[in-house]
Amino acid sequence: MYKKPAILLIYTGGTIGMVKDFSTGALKAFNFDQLLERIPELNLLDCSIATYSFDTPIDSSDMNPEHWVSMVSIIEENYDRYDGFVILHGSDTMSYSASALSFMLQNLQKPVVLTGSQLPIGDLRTDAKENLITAIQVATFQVNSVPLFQEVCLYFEYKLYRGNRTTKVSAELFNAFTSPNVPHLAESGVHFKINEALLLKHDPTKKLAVYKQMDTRVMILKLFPGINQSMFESILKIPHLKGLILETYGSGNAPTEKWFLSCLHQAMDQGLKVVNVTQCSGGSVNMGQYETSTEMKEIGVISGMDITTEAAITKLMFLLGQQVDAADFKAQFERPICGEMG
Ligand code: ASN
Repeated sequence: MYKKPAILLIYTGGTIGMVKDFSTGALKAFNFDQLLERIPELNLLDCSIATYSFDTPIDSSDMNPEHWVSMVSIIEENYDRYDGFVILHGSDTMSYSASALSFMLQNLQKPVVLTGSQLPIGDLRTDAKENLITAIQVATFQVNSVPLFQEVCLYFEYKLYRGNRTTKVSAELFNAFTSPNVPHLAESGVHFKINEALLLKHDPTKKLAVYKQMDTRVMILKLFPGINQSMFESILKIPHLKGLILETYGSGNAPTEKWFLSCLHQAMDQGLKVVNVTQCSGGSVNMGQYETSTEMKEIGVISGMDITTEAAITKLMFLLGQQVDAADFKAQFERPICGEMG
């Protein structure tokens, strides 16, 4: 017998549910119940929707790993009761959260779809309604009663993306996200176009595994022409720093100056994990292609390949949190966990 899919809608905050504070003119989060009142169309969807709201909804610029733990815990506690999960989230850090959740929720066999909007739900020209309604619809898709999407996705402006491949590229356009190195998973038009060959599938005999340890003793450093030794050293000497994402040029290139490589080598000898990620919005790190990356390869810098910075920093937090064996760390980082690289 047909059973309507059951969706849990988790509200964390973001512009989607914001209103203007009349005294200051700034946007701030408001009550979730009012959000649902504003979209009566939700009642027309062929699914049942239950809701869960953060006690204090946040602008996603206040997002942190503790919130990620709250999100995965809500999903873990409700996993057997629902067929899919939709997370309403601010767009500013949505790609970080989507990446983090993809590592924290393994063997996922149900969709977790993050969405939000550029304009508040109450705004006449809002993009919130389409994003929310279609994100819920996507989360209900099933084939022979099995969820079609079995991964953490991000839905925004007619496209469904693999969450850990996305990055926010516009503070202005409704089309705010892109997935530079992997095509979108689906597109919503008159019909849905689904890129079936790309979808992740998991072994149905494996149970959901939820990981809640994220090590935040990490840092991102974007190289720029003019960076000097004392700046670089002061980053590497941050007390208790365990991991560094080095945003390099082009295909993973960096200065060949002696101080740069010797500081890096020394920090790595003392246990710092360094990941080479490109500043380019598309393409891959390929250490050894140019002389300017050969030595980094020789000293054992980890290749981020075509990973986004958002996925790289959250993968670093995740692997450090799992206390991966030092000798195995590079190999583990360079191996894809859930479609984030390669
Ligand atoms: N500042 C907002 C947030 O990320 C931006 C948005 O949602 N469009 O929470």
